[in-house]
Amino acid sequence: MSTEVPVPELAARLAGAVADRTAIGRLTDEFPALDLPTAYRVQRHLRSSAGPLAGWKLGLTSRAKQLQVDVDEPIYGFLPAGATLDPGEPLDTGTQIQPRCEPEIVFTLGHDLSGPDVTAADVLAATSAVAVGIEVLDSRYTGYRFTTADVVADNTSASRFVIGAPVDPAGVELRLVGVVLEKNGDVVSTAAGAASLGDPAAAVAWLVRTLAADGEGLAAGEIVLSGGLTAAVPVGPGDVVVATIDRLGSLRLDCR
Ligand code: 0L1
Ligand code: MG
Repeated sequence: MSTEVPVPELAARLAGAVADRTAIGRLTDEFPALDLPTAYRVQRHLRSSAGPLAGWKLGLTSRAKQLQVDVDEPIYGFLPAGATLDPGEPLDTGTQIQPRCEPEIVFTLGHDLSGPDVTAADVLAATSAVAVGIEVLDSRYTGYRFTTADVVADNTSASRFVIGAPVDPAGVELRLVGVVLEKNGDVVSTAAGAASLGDPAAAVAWLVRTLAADGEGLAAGEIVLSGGLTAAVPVGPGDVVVATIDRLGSLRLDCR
């Protein structure tokens, strides 16, 4: 843990970038001592003033995502309830800095889950529903240029999210489901569920084990965005994004 990094001040800078809709430079350029544990402290500071939580998100669990932003390890963030978009509700890009959209497999927890040894099978046993989701990312750093510590401090670029209809996970082989991401009627990326750490349930298990190191866990009713399955696509006013995941359905997000 570094004593040189002003955790509350960095959290305030990131919150200020959201409020001003203006990107900032990488925090690690100014504070080289901002390491990963300290970055998660900045993120927890943001979480403490974010209001009720809808759940959690994984970031950079797929090779496509890691290559897009040149960071090569999974990370996690939190999802404020207030960041939810209702299905059919448009994304107001005027509230964003540099929005991008990506398809996600979303888990809903049927009961609490925590501990350092949790497996993918434990995650599936605790899951009441899965769904297709679209995550809207909006990095607070100019041009999505950041280190792992920067993006963790920035709550993994989390901005808004929308979730489709719940589906019973029984009998759905999440590793094998096909994923299609369309923008304005064109297919921009394809993937399979296994793009996320080999198995989306394994990705959620990684999250649970990682949270356990800080004495935290998932609570019944919380959702988990298990990681973008394709590279994220930039969006602006008038764009329409559709994420389709086999067995889970299709979800559309209109941008204005
Ligand atoms: O959800 C994600 O995978 C985002 C992680 C942060 C990197 C990015 O902004 O794409
Ligand atoms: Mg994501």
